[in-house]
Parts: sequence; C-alpha cells; structure tokens
Amino acid sequence: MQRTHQCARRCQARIQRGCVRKRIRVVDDDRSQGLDRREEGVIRIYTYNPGWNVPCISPFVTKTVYYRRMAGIPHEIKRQDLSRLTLDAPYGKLPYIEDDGNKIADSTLIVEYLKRYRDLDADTTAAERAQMLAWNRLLDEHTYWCAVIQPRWREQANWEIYAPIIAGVEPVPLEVRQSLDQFRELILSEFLGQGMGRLPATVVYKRARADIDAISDFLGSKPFFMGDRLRSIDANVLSALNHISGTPFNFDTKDYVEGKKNLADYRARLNAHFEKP
Ligand SMILES: N[C@@H](CCC(=O)N[C@@H](CS)C(=O)NCC(=O)O)C(=O)O
Repeated sequence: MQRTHQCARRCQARIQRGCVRKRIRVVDDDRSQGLDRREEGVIRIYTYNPGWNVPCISPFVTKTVYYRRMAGIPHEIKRQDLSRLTLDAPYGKLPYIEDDGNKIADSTLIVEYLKRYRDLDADTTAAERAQMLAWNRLLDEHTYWCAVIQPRWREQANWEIYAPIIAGVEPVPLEVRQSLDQFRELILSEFLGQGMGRLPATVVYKRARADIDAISDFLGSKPFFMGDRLRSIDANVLSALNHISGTPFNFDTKDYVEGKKNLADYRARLNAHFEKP
C-alpha cells in the first residue's frame, strides 16, 4: 500500500514537472451572489483539468461543483498540484475542499457538508432520501467503474485520447507519458481489485446499459430526477451523464445514452444552467 502511494506520488510529480503546469488554466471563479453562505471566505474545491463540457475530468469532482452551482454556494475552483496530491488530499484522491481552514474529502461527504449552507434536500421525505441514497451508490460504486474506468483506462484507443486530456498538453512529452502509463497501471489494478476489471468488456457494458435503462426509466418525463424540484441527486446524475455522453471517447454506453431522448433532454435542460467548463 505504502509502495503504491509512493509510486503514485512519483508519477504525479513527473506529470507535473513535464510541463503540465504551464498548460493549466488557472481558475474558474464561480461565485454566486446574495446567498446564505457566510461572507468571510469562499469554499475552495481542488480539481484536475477541465474537459469537454465538464469542469473536471473526474465525475466525483464534477458532482461537487454541480452541487455548489445548483445550490448557489459561492466557491472557487483551484487546480490541484499533482505532485502534492497524496500530501494535500486527505485520502490521496480528488475531490477535497477547504472551508475555514478545514479540509473535507470525498464527494458524498462534501455534498453532506455543503448542505449546511443550502440543503437542496431539506423538504424531502424519508422514502425520497432512501431512493437518492441508493441512486448515489449505484452511480458512485457501479456506473463509474463500468462507464468511466472501463472505457477511459482499460481500452487502448480511448487511453490514447485520454492521456493528453489528463496531461493538458498534446503531444504528451515522453517522460509525462511514461508517468501516465504507470498511473494507468495503478488505476487498472484498482479496477481488478474492485472486481469489475476482471469481467469481459461485453459484460461490463451490458451492466452499464442496465444502469442507463434504470436511470432513464426512473427519470421518465419528470423535469428533475426526483420530480418537480432540483435535488442533490441531480448533481450526481448530471455529472455521470456528462461523463459518458458528449465525451471524446468511443464506447458502447456513450451511444446508448445518446439514444435515450429523455436523458438527452435532461442533459440539455440542466446543462443550460449548470454547464460551465
Ligand atoms: N469515493 C471518492 C472517490 C474519488 C475518486 O475515486 N477520485 C479519483 C478521480 S475520479 C481519483 O482522484 N483517483 C486518484 C487515484 O486513484 O489515485 C469520492 O466520492 O470522492
């Protein structure tokens, strides 16, 4: 475990040195006005590079940015120094946030924390909260692996597209590419450990399609995922869909999402308000 962390840190340091930093756009200052957030400071969220139509190439980071945008909580986006990821991030992963000198990590914990400023779920019933919990678990612990990790990290053709996006530079310098390839091995070992990475791609995508069917069927013709009101789960659903559909990668589930009219309409509706790469 210690070796894995050291390896990740070395990879990230090399990625950083290899001129990635020069190409990083600095901040997306996403403050909102007139809200119940205290005035003395702004919450900082640490991110990887932005991509296509998403504020960050990580769906978990994107989820937390969307929650803030949806709740109108002032925040500032900071690009994480990758050479310091395992030092700065409480669990060695993104997202984490800083608020009043405290660090809060893990997208689920961050959304729960942010509810103290504005709770999009304040008047939900216990049954609705139970449903949202189950959907969050599906998106974070299942859909993420079969529709994000599988296409981007496991498939060579998509990896060739993804590596320059992570690096923020094209062509990717040799030293950076070597570091990224090592980092890919780390992610693929996590994929094997999780179990999904042991299944053939056809099975993985069959599961991803089942998730998409369930999401589409549950959404139906409702304006938001839970009904007439925007809820915290919309941040996660929109993030997941924007990390599958409209991406530069080519894979089974992407086309499948794009073929579902209610999902395309939902994305278009919510992206019109909350998309800001
Ligand atoms: N359960 C965490 C998962 C976060 C996560 O897996 N983040 C990925 C990016 S999508 C990461 O930083 N990976 C770096 C690594 O595995 O070393 C959350 O919800 O925030």
